[in-house]
Amino acid sequence: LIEVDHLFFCLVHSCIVLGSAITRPPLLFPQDALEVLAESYEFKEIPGRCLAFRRASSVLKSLPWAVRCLRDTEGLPCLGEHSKAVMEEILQSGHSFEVEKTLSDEKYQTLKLFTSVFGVGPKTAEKWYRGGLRSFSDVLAAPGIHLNRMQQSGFLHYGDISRAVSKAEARALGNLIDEAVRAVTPDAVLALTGGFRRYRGKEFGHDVDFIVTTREPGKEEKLLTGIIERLKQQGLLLYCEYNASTFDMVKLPSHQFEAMDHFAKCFLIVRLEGGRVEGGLHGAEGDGRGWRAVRVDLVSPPMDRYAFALLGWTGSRQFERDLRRFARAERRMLLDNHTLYDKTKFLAATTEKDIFAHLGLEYIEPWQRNA
Ligand code: 8DG
Ligand code: MN
Ligand code: MN
Repeated sequence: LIEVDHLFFCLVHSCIVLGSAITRPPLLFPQDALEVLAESYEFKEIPGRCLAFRRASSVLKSLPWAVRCLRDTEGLPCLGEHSKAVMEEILQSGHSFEVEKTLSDEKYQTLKLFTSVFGVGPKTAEKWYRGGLRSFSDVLAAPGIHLNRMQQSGFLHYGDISRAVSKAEARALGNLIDEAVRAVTPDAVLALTGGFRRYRGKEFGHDVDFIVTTREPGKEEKLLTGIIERLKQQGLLLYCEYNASTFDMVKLPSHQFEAMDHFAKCFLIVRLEGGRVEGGLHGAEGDGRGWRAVRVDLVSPPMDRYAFALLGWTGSRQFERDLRRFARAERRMLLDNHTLYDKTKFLAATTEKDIFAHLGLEYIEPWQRNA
């Protein structure tokens, strides 16, 4: 269990972070307003409405121009009456009654706070809220609350992992993982994926995602455990959850949208030393520690599924959802992180370009997949 003074240290941290998260400046962008509504319906477990607002928000994010009046959005898909009404209010007055009411709602604020902890999802947050808990100190002091290992680490490193990761830090982590991978096997393939592969303008992410595999079939699982072992030996591993592969080569992809896939993967918290980062650590200079904790995800598909995993892990989540829906509805094909099927025929791919070609789509660059 976590030492008590450690917990209080991170509590102090989290209150500072929290304060700034809740007293936001007035919302100016309709896409952010719609995202708030999506989130509140996610907390209320009304997935249909959540998805509708998320789609509307994505459509606005994907526009190359800023929306100035409702007429600018004529003919755009996925904008329902409700979304349009919120947009109109914001465009006219700079405010939305519904969004502001949501933001100041105690339950919304509390669930937002609880789910900001690594390892705490909407279900746990809801349970804590129903139990009368409203703050981190309530949770940590409550008798009978069992925090799993992931949540314990989430509280322990809350200050660091809720602070954005800079591009320079992502690069430094890339070098660190690369070193570890090479030490395990020289023929490994390592690629940056997730948000840092998509961003062009945007400089920050919430974690750093990598795909790692090897050309030697069947060796990819040992690769992950090898990397984990090495980081541990170097004293750089602050938390590790390792999921062995449950990937079944012959299974058809699921019709349901599944965010999780069956490849071997691990969710880590890694210690990043300041000296490795060009220009220093982002936002951590003040406390003089010289290191910060960073969330890192590694996924390890077999080489012949590399392109599917890369496409799936590059995101965004909304983009993946739409691409799968397109495959299903327009092409009668099934796409997921593992595979692409036309009826019962597997369509092989060595690059993302192959997959887009199978789908009869022009290649979409990672930076075009942000919405
Ligand atoms: P961010 O970290 O900068 O906030 O953005 P992101 O990189 O797009 O988000 P992410 O939460 O790190 O997820 C990256 C992609 O990985 C996203 O498109 C969803 C995808 N993904 C899967 N399977 C899994 C999984 O099992 N766990 C997680 N955490 N992400 C997964 O396809
Ligand atoms: Mn990410
Ligand atoms: Mn991730």
